[in-house]
Amino acid sequence: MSQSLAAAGPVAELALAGDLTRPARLTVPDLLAWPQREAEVSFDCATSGIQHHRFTGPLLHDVLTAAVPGFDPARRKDRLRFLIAVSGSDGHHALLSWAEIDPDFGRAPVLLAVTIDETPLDRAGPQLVLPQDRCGARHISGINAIRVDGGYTPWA
Ligand SMILES: Nc1nc2c(c(=O)[nH]1)N[C@H]1C(S)=C(S)[C@@H](COP(=O)(O)O)O[C@H]1N2
Ligand SMILES: [Mo]
Repeated sequence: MSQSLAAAGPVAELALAGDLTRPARLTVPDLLAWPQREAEVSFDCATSGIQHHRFTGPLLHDVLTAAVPGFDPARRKDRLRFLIAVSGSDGHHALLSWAEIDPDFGRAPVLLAVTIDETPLDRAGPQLVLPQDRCGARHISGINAIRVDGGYTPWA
């Protein structure tokens, strides 16, 4: 490990957990194993106004599919009960539906960014990027956990 990496502390880890056949702990460098996308986004923040950033990283859908969610991939309807909870290390979190990012349904090109404005996020942890969002609030930075949950039942 280089002097600068050691001085800046450990590399952040992201836990993929929940209804997954292959749960995993991934670092930002691990996320380079998937095809990389890029997104130029502008979003509005209630407190700091309009922000512009360029992000790169894999699709959230690709990373979660590799962890093998517990639905029947051949039955599209079986995916509709799945939720994705994304949490930052400061406790900021948001829920997405699986269908929102599924290529057969909402097709949102949501990224797990590994760089912001050409700067690697190795120590900060990955950032959620939702190019379709007008508001910045779901662009969760420093992601340390993503939980996939297929157990949602409306009347329970
Ligand atoms: N971990 C974490 N991510 C977060 C937040 C937060 O409080 N914690 N705030 C969100 C909000 S409200 C906005 S507008 C953007 C701010 O992005 P910026 O820092 O580039 O302005 O980050 C989002 N991501
Ligand atoms: Mo914000």
